[in-house]
Amino acid sequence: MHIDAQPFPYTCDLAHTALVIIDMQRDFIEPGGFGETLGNDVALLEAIVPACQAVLQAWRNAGGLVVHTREAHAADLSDCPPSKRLRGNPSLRIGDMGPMGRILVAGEPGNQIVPALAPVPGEWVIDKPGKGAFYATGLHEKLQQAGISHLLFMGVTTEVCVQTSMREANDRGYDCLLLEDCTESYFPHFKTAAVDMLRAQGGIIGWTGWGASVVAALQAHDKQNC
Ligand code: TIU
Repeated sequence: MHIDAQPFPYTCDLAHTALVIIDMQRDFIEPGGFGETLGNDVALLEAIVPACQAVLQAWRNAGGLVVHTREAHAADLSDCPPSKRLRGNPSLRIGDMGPMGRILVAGEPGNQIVPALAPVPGEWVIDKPGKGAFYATGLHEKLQQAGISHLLFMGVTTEVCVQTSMREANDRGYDCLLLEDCTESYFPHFKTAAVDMLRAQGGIIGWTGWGASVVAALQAHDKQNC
């Protein structure tokens, strides 16, 4: 499968590629969650949900592996270092009770993935205590067992959890493609900078592309295989 991308076309095959959706949780996308307690305007992030949905639907239809991540801590916060909980001056800290339950705690309403992108049976859901999807999750080992070598990234926020996860993946030998219209930041200039730096220097961390290009590549792939 060839996907139009920068700095040059991205090639992958469905059987060895996973769609990784980073932290599309109510805690980041809806008012009253972690993102808002940090002082952010969360409205920007909701706008990418339809673009993510279109890629997710096409990927599901093609039978590709889907990995959802959630930034989530245990109820006793044993996996939340004090440096993370005590950083800055948020209106509510991780573990505090907010309008959508306890902030960034697994199982709470605010910690769920937004309904439009909710996982379906068979899809992987990885809870992660850090920004990166590979830290303390076992994700690399699971992907290796599944024979995955290529990762397509969507989700939030571009320069925090998405960029960290893509850098971790690149160092572990995965070829990574970030979908620009399927990722967002609370700070538009940070998104622009992150996208630019990831694909600079001949794709030093990976490729960047657009959701529609993935959908088009899947359609072409479908035609070849029927
Ligand atoms: N604050 C911010 O931009 N992001 C996070 O805290 N987590 C994720 O990016 N998921």
